[in-house]
Amino acid sequence: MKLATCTLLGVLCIYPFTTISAQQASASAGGNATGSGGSFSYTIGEPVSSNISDIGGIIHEGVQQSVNIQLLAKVLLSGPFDLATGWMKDSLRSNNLIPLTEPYSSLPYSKAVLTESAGETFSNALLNESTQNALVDWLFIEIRSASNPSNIVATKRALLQRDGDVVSHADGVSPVQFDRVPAGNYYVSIKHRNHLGVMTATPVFLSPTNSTLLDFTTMPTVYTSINIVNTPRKVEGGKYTLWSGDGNSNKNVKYNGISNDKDLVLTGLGGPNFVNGTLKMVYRAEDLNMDGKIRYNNTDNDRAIILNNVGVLSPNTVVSQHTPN
Ligand SMILES: [Ca+2]
Ligand SMILES: [Ca+2]
Ligand SMILES: [Ca+2]
Repeated sequence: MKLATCTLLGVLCIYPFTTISAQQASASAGGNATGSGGSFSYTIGEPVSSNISDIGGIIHEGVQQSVNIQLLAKVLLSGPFDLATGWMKDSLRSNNLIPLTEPYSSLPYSKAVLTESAGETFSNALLNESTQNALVDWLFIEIRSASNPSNIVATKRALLQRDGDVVSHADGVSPVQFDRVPAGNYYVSIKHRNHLGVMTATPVFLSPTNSTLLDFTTMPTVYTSINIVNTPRKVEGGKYTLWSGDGNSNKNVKYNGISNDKDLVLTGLGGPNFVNGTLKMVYRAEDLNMDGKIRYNNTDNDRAIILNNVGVLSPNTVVSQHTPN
């Protein structure tokens, strides 16, 4: 056995060598290997940067390529959208109601956590920003397969500014980084707690240095399902916004009938006895206009958000999300 010659190099010998002739192994995929002699990381499909050889074997060492992509995107939520400014209102921030830890990976949302661990947080100091870059809320972002847009390959939680910029939790201004996702073409899906999600119409190229802005507030087409008749986004003040009113997160905005969002608002308020009441200072899915209050009747109530989106004259209409799953 000639194992000792390899362990002296601080690298792993995959095969025990029974002869003195040189050995060579080609990996079919990148990864990490460990053993009693040490460990090494390896990649494939890249130029060899150095060779390590010894009487017992040979290793061709490639460049360890960083695997990440970044996303620059813009999106507006219709719930807090303010026609007067063209920005979203930031009542959740100004009332100190946005949780410092992302809400999506836990109840009641429990959204998929892929490629990176969840639980992103942001610094309390970011709440002092009160300009167009002030924080509105957390978003949930999915990177999906170019060959099958139903296949989610990575998820990440990020922050939304008043002017629609989708930014990293790390500093509240930078593009969103996805670790362990190689550069390539992907569908990009953006979702929010009580709004219908939106996705690019086609795959887009994302890389570590990608600087193309995906502006969902102006791009003329987004992903559509042939089974859904409503438009995938709402139009307000010449901008596209996401439909608000999905308080129960079942991918549609519904005023009447089974699993409607209107009843959820009333239940959240405490039931029919509280129909004219107000639940204040909350961070809840039933708060459809995101003003920090749950109201069923009277000024700025959340029920009206649902009714206006399905149509005051067509309360049985259902507005559905086009993005699959
Ligand atoms: Ca901004
Ligand atoms: Ca719903
Ligand atoms: Ca509200």
